[in-house]
Amino acid sequence: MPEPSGAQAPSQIAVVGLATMGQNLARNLGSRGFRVSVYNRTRARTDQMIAEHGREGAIKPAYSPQELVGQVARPRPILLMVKAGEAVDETIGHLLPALYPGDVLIDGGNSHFTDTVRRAGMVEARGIRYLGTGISGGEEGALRGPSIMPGGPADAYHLVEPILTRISAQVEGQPCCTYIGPGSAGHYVKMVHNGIEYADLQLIAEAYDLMRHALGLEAAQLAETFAGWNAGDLESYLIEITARVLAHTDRSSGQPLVDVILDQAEQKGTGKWASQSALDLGIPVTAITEAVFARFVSALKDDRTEAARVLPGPVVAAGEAEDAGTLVEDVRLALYASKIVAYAQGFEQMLAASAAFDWHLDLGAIARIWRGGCIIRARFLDRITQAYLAQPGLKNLLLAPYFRQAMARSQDAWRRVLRRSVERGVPAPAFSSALAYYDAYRRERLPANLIQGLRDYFGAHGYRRTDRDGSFHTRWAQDGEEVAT
Ligand code: NBP
Repeated sequence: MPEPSGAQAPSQIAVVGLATMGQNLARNLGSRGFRVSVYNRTRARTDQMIAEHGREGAIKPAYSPQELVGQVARPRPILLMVKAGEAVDETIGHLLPALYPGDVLIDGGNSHFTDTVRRAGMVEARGIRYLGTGISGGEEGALRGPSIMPGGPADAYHLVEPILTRISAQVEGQPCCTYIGPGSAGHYVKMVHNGIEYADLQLIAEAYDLMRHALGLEAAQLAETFAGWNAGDLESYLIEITARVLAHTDRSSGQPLVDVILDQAEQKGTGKWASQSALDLGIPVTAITEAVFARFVSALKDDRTEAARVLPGPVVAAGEAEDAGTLVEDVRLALYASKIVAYAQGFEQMLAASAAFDWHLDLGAIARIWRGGCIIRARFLDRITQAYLAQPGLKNLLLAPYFRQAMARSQDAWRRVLRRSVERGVPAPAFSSALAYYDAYRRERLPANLIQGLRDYFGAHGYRRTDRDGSFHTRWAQDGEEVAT
């Protein structure tokens, strides 16, 4: 619990970087009784924050890294909330000379996990402890309680645990913050979280597109549909805000705002990083990667506008009426099934990373701390936690009884939706890649036998057989004989 505050008492923590996240986290800390010092590279931002929010708690401004460090009791926890990338290195460079061994630098931004490894090595050589910490929840989460994913030395985590667990979201009396693991485990898990968020957003967008363009439903009707879905298995923050976004009317045009928002999705890189790391680990995170690719396609607005004029699509017979009620329910089931695949893939990626980097990640605990505060918070995360509690060594969530049953319930609808999307020419890359993954994962025999045969034909790469051990090569274009290699 926080110590009693007093005007001269040293701060218990410092926050560096007072843009959206840093400012709101500092207010969160202050409002929960922690004494916090704040510093920002550009002084005006510090002054503005103090003027607007300085009375929300014991929040003290500092105007240089040295002044900031001098205000905080040792060992000093210093939370960096600056732009990911060079800004983090620069900020560390300015702070380091003033820090003492034992102090704890917490990088709460979306740093790439390999940068975290490098920075931790650099500061730890000087006795400073480094916590690469994922923080999710955006502006609102930072202020009221985010999901926090700290990684690094366990002793450093235990030092700041009372603070981080206090400012995090709480679900059923449990904090949405837990020690993730050593090294860059915290930032890695946050990266996968963001990758799953990419997949979630894309799947929701595909569901909207199918209902909007295969059924011709208007934004207001879709708002009601999503609001209804939020009362069932799909209950989540993203479904809830989808209903709100779809219901919003643009003040200037009088149209649904969503209809006048430009269809180009931007990105800051964490989804791409998640895919890149999955490729390195050999884990097929197809839903996340399709979501990243879909944003790339969306960015090609000029090309698409030109292509729309010349590339033909399917001819849809006039009067071919859709059974709206059935399709909407099918889309709901397809969305749920695809979402399960996206999470199964993301958790499989974390399992692989845990083994590769020796992190001993507790996947059930990770699902638990994502239940509140973060952007992908959802009812079904409870199911994931329960699945790992029941089977700690679970390889793939699809194999857990609850998810197996959910797939069994949804798969026919999922296939109907994709048939419709193909017939109508409405792209659904994440829905369809998720189904392709599901069908491939449940297939005992895939056509990789032919790939191996072809590789052996043109490159003498060899193959293994189903009926005996060893590696073989066939002299395909010569005498056709098979030789052991
Ligand atoms: P931004 O990512 O927009 O970064 C702005 C902050 O970085 C300002 O305080 C700015 O100081 C500082 N900064 C920059 Br830019 N270059 C600097 C440098 N060379 N040295 C020192 N400070 C520098 O802020 P944010 O949106 O609050 O995000 C902070 C971190 O949290 C990022 O890593 C972000 O990816 C992550 N995150 C953001 C969200 C979100 O919803 N926004 C959610 C979850 C995680 P200045 O005022 O002097 O320019």
